[in-house]
Amino acid sequence: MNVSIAVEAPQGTVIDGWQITETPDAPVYWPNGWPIDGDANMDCRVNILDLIFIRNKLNQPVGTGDNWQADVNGDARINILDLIFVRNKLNTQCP
Ligand SMILES: [Ca+2]
Ligand SMILES: [Ca+2]
Repeated sequence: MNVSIAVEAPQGTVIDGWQITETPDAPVYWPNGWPIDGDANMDCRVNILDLIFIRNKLNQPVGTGDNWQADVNGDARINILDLIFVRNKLNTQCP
């Protein structure tokens, strides 16, 4: 799997075991491609669990913990647009 990550977070922040040590104002790079679009909890299915996952993280900072997963449309915000994004992908799954 090809993954690139960039995170915008204060220096010293630890995200999934990766500590931010340089360029705290660097652009944010999420994993390069989701398993499937809208799969916020990364279980290879887009369903109600993804909507709940995002709902529980609404308006939280994307750079904290696993919140980035809830930003399924990649605009660095967790909001209604992410819920709509998932809704439009409901009932899809990995090939
Ligand atoms: Ca899912
Ligand atoms: Ca978003």
